Amino acid sequence: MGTKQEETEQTSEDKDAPQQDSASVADVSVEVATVDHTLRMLRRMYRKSRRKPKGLKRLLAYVLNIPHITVIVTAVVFVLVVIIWSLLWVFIIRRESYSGAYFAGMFRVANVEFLPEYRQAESHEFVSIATKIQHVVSSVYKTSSVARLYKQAVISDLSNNDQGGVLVHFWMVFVIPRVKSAVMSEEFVGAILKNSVLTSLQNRSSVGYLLGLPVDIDSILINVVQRSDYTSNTEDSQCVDKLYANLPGVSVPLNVFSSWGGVSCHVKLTSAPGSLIRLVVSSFLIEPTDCVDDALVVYDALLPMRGRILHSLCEPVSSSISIVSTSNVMLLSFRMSDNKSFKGYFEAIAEEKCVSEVETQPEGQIYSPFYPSMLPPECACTWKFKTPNPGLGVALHFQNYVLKPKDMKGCNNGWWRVNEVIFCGIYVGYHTVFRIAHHSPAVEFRCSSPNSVQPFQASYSSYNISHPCPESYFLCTTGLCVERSRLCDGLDDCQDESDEMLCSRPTMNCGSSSHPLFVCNGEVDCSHGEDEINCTQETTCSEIRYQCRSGSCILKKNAKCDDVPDCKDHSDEADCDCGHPTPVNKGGSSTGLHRIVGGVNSVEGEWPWQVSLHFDGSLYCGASVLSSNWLISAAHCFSKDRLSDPRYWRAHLGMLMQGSAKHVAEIQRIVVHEYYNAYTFDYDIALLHLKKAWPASLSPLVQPVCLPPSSHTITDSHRCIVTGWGYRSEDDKVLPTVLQKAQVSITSQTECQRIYGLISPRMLCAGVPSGERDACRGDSGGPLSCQAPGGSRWFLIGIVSWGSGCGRPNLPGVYTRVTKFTSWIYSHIS
Ligand code: 4AZ
Repeated sequence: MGTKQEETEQTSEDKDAPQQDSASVADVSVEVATVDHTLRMLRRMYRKSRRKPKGLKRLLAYVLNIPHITVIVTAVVFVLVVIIWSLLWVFIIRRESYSGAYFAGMFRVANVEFLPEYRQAESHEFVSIATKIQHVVSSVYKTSSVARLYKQAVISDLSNNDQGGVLVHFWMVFVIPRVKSAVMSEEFVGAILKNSVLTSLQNRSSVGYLLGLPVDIDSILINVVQRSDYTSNTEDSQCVDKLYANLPGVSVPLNVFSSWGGVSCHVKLTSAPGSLIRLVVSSFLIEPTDCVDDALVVYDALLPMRGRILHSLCEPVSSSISIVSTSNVMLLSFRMSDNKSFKGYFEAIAEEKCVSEVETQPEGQIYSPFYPSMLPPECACTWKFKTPNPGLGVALHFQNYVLKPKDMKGCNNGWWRVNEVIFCGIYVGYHTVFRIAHHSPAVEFRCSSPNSVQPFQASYSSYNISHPCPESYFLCTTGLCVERSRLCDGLDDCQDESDEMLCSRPTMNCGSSSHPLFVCNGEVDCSHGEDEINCTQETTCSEIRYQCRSGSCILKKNAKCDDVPDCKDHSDEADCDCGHPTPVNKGGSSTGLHRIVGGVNSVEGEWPWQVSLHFDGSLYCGASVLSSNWLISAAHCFSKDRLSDPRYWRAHLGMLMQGSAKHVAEIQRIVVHEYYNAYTFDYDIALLHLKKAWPASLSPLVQPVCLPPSSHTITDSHRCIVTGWGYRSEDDKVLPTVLQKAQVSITSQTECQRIYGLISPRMLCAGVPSGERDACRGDSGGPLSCQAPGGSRWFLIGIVSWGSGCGRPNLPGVYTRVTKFTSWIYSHIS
C-alpha cells in the first residue's frame, strides 16, 4: 500500500517538479525518496509563503496538513502507550508478581536462664538476647536455599515454662514471586530450621545447636499467618496488651469494648511457669457473622498460630464458658465491629492431678478434667472403679457422648483405655450407657482433640453383668435398656434404632392394639377405617405424635399444614405459607430429555424452594429455602477450610436455568451441625443465614418448603422428588442447565442398613431398584421433597447427602432425615 501511495504522489508532483531519471529513483532507498519529496514540498511552501501569512500560522498550516497529523498523532499515541505501560509495569504488574509471606514461629532455647526483664520488650536484657536470636535465625535463612526471598525475622516475645530455658516467639517475612508462593509452605520453612538443628543432635537429646544457640528441636513450630496478623501484632500496633497472673486463684478482669471504627486487638496472657491459664468468658456481645466481622480467637501460644487455636468464638455468649491452655501462655485475638463488648477474666490454675478411686455404691458422677471448662488439647485422667461384688460391672451414663471401639479414622474427641482396650469418644445428640463387664476396671481418659472441645460428665452405677437390663427389658447397642413392648413399635427408643432392626414388616392389627406406625398416618389400613378415627383427640406425647403449639399432642401424624385445623388452637395450620409451587408450563416439562440420573426438566416455579449454591463462582451444592433469610443444606458442603467461609458463597434463588436466577443472595453465617461427622456423614445438615432477606416480591417464584414436624411420616403413596443441577451420571463431565427432577421411593431403614451397614437413624435412603433415578454430585444439600396423596403441599423430607456412586442398581441415594432435626432447625432460625 505504501508503495502505491508514493507512486501516486510522485505522479502529481511531476507537474511542478523537474523530471527525474526513473532508474535512479528506483535505486535509492525510501529515505532518499522522502528527502527528495520533502525538498520539493519545502520549495512549494516557499513559493506559497510569498502569498501566505508567516510564523505561527505557517507552523499551524504545516501541522494541520493531513499526512502530518497522522504522523504526529501516531507518535503521540506511541509515546503515551510506552509511558502507561512503564507505569503499569512499575506500580502494578511488578508489584503483583511479588508478595509477602508471613510466618509466626516459636522454639525453646535451652540452657538459658529466664530473666524477669525478658517480659518487657523495651528492656536492655530483652533487646540484647532478642538481637542475638534474631541474628541466628536470619543467618540460618540467609544461608539456605531461600536466602534471596528472606526479608526479616522479628523476635516478639520471650516467655518461660516449666521445661526451663526461654521460649522464643518470632515473626518471619519473606518476599516471594507469586509463582513460587506454593513452595514456601510452613512445613518447608520449618524444615530449614529443624534441619539446621538436626545436624548437631547428640545422644538422643532433643536439644541441638543453631549456630551455637541450644534449641529444642521438638519445640520448633512454624505457621503461616495473615499479613494483618503480623501488622496488628508488631510493636507499633496500638492494640497489643500484655497481662500477667502470677498468683493462682487471683482472677484478672478482662473487659474489651469496641467504640467507633471497631477494634482488632491482641491480649497476651502469661502466668507462672508450671501453671495453666483459665480464660472465663462471662459475656461476648457480638453479631454472629461466622468469624468474619466479629470474633474472638483464643490461641495456645503468644502469637496467632493456626496450629494452636484453642477456640474460636463467633457467636454471642450469654452464659459463661471457660477455656484452659496447655501451658502458661495464651493469646486472645479480638476482632470486633462497632459497639461490641467482651467481659470476662483469666486466672492461673494448677495442672490437674486427675487420678481417683471410685466406689460405685452409692452412684455418683465423674467429670472431664477442668470441668466445666472446655477440654484442652492435652489432659489425662484415670478413674479406678470398684463395685461391691465381682458379679457387678460399671455402667457409665453419658448425656451426649458415646464410646466406640477405635478404628483407622483416629480419635478426635477423647481417647479412652478401659482395661487395656482402646475406645474413641464421639459427641452425639442422644444419651448412651457404656457398660464395663468388670468389677474393678481402670478407665483412663486422654484429651485428643487439636482444639478445645465440650466438657462431659457421666453418672456411674453398678449393674448385674449377667443381666444388664431388668426382666422384660431389652439391651440396646447404645447400652440403654428399653421395655420389650417397645421393640419394633416404629419408635427409635434405643437412639440407634437397634430396637427397630430385624423387625418383620409391621402388620396392622385392626382388632385390638394397632401398630403405632399405621395409626392416624392419613391412610385407611383397616377395612372399617378403625386406624384413622379419633386422630385429633389429645393424647400423651411421643416422637410420632403431632405436638400443637399449646404443648398437647394428637395422634394425627401429618397434621401440619394439611389445610385441616386439627389442634384446638389451630396452630397446625399457622405459618403454612410454604411448599406450594405455581409451575408456569411453557411447553417443555416432564416429558423432556432425561437428565441428572434419570431425571427430566422441571418447569419455572415448580420448585420455588430450590437453591443453587455457588462456591467461588461455580455450582457446588444445592439448598432449600426455609424462610426469608434462612436456607438449609448439607454440612458436608461446608466442611473444609475455605468452604466454611460464608464470603465465598452465593445462593441463586428462583432459578430454572443456570445463570438466570431471580435473586442472588450473600451468606452471612453458616451453621454446621455440631455433631456432623465427616467420616460417617452422620448429622449432615447445615443452615445458611442470608445477609439480607430475599425480596417478598419474588414470591411465588421463590418460596419456602414446608418443614416437617418430627411426627411426619411418609408412606408408599407419598410422591417424593429429588431435584438439582447435579451430574446426570457418575462419569458425566457437563452439568445440566435446566433444573432436573426425578421421582424416587423411600427405601426401608432395615433394607438400607442391610445394603450400606453404616446407616444412622439420621439418614434415610431413597431410589428405585434399577437405580435409574438418583441424585448425584452437585445435587448434595438439595431437597428431597415429598407430597401426601391428594395433598397440596410439599415437605422437605430429605437433604441429598451421599451414596455409593450414582444410579447404580440396588444402591439407593442416602439423604439426611429432616424429621430428626426439626427442633434443632427451629432452635436456630426462630
Ligand atoms: C455427591 O457426591 C453425591 N447417588 C450425592 C448423591 C449421591 C452420590 C454422591 C447419591 O454429592
